[in-house]
Amino acid sequence: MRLLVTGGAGFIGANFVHQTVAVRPDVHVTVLDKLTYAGNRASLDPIVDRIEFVHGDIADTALVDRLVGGVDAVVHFAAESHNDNSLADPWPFVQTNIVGTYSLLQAVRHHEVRYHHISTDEVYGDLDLDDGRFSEHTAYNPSSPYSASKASSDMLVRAWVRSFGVRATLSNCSNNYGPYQHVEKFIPRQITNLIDGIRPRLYGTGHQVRDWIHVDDHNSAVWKILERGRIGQTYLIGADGERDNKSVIGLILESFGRPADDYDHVTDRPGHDLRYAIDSTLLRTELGWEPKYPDFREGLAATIGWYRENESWWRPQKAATENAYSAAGEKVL
Ligand code: NAD
Ligand code: TDX
Repeated sequence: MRLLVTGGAGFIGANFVHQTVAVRPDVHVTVLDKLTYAGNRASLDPIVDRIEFVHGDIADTALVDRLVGGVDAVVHFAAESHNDNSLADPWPFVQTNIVGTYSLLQAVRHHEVRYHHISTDEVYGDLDLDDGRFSEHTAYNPSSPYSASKASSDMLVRAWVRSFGVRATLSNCSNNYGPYQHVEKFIPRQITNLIDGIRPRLYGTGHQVRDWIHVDDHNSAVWKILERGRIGQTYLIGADGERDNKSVIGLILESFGRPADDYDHVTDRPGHDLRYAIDSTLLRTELGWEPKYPDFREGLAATIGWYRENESWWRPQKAATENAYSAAGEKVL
């Protein structure tokens, strides 16, 4: 099988390529990545000889058409992915997440290539603390420019399935954690702050809940859906990992031997979603998927270990990321 992986130099895409090379040596992987601030070729260094890397933009229709013409399937991870950035400047989110997805859909339509679309639970908006969980039937209600752009891209995929017969599946996953995640994101930011002797930074009250899943579990689900998912179907991916932000910071502090309240409150995110939670029954019952890393504490400890051991990977981004947060007006309260 020949597979095109967009965004393969980003967090989840790079882990997907690592997993694919390790467990499916019969698959030939081509990565297409623009190498934005979030893309890092070093994430693919250990397997660089086993894949093909193309530096380019998913919105480049001629390039995308040529690459899609040479593969059997596309898995589309590439995106602008950070909510805070989408509040500071929404345009790249519209361009990459919407126009870029359009470009891929036209190419898979033209070449009749199988397509899997990676999306997020944030398209459903947020839940109250005592609500149930998101399912495949929950109505779309995105809050931020990021989640609205992802919701838009999902809608394009559904329309291309129905109107043009494109053989696509979709998945909407909860918050991922693990190796190779950019230091702008919540968990790596706090780990690397602590390595640098800076107190962790909690937005608002910290009562917001995220449903954490190890990135390898997300990616094993993507493979199940790519191989056995029903065309046109959306699958929700989650590992029953609900935790509030304050308790996640508490666990990280504990592993650094610091008191659970040794953090700073900083300016809250405008429009901050309160809670995400996934009901992954369909994925589990129909495709037989199970997470391999159901214990968040263990997965988090391994992730902290990875950041401690791989400072050369994250160090080049750290200062610029913290400067960007300050420039955006983040203040210790
Ligand atoms: P990331 O920001 O770490 O990586 C995104 C990658 O896409 C980078 O390598 C970047 O260079 C590349 N890219 C950006 N614009 C591009 C363009 N125009 N053309 C080609 N490449 C481009 O993101 P991530 O966290 O790995 O997320 C991957 C996907 O998973 C996204 O679609 C995101 O919406 C989705 N998702 C993420 C999470 C999460 O917790 N991180 C959860 C659910 C879904
Ligand atoms: O320094 C911080 N302090 C803090 O309290 C940061 C960076 C975040 N937070 C909070 C905001 C959120 O409630 O932590 C939570 C997680 O924040 P992010 O890592 O920015 O993730 P989130 O906004 O939940 O979105 C993530 O999950 C869904 C990914 O970035 C998205 O790409 C994915 O779709």
